[in-house]
Amino acid sequence: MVSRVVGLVGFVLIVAAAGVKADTYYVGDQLGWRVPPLGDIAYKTWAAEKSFNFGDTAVFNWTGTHTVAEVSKTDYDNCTSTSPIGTIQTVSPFNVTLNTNSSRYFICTISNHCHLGQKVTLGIGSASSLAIHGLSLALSALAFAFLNHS
Ligand SMILES: *[C@@H]1O[C@H](CO)[C@@H](O)[C@H](O)[C@H]1NC(C)=O
Ligand SMILES: *[C@@H]1O[C@H](CO)[C@@H](O)[C@H](O)[C@H]1NC(C)=O
Ligand SMILES: *[C@@H]1O[C@H](CO)[C@@H](O)[C@H](O)[C@H]1NC(C)=O
Ligand SMILES: *[C@@H]1O[C@H](CO)[C@@H](O)[C@H](O)[C@H]1NC(C)=O
Ligand SMILES: [Cu+2]
Repeated sequence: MVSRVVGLVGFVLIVAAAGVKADTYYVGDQLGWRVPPLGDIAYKTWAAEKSFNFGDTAVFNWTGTHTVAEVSKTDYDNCTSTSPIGTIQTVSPFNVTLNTNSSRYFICTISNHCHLGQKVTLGIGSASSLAIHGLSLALSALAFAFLNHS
């Protein structure tokens, strides 16, 4: 009986911890937010290696003269900064909370930086990665329940 209660409490704690856990990602990692040396591949690769979850934060961190503007996909593709979504950010660091399920598009509006590859797409994890997340959560809860069963 006591072990069942312990198991249940463990389950609830695991679920609660997973629910509130939000990660922080620095855009580009060590590269920071700058004109990348080899075009947009650097930020494409960086974003592809990450699995963002709903509620995570992306930090744009830079020195020198850069900005962060959120734009539509069309404007992102064309590096058009005349119709930003919200304010163009000029102060580093700038934090973005990933609180929508759709992809979001960010560019630097200085000179030709965007054309040189200073642009990044932030999309939260695909349905399959969410499913894997849920599965691993269920398995760890199950393991916890077994450990506390005897
Ligand atoms: C933010 O950028 C500054 C200037 O490039 C750098 O010194 C600092 O280490 C960066 N912070 C992180 C956490 O990457
Ligand atoms: C694409 O960008 C060029 C300048 O870089 C601009 O003249 C043109 O109007 C833009 N096209 C669209 C559809 O925004
Ligand atoms: C942005 O996030 C970083 C890392 O969590 C934090 O150090 C910084 O204070 C945040 N900046 C703002 C303006 O919230
Ligand atoms: C995002 O997607 C999740 C899972 O499909 C859903 O539970 C949540 O309500 C969605 N949030 C928003 C703001 O659309
Ligand atoms: Cu720039």
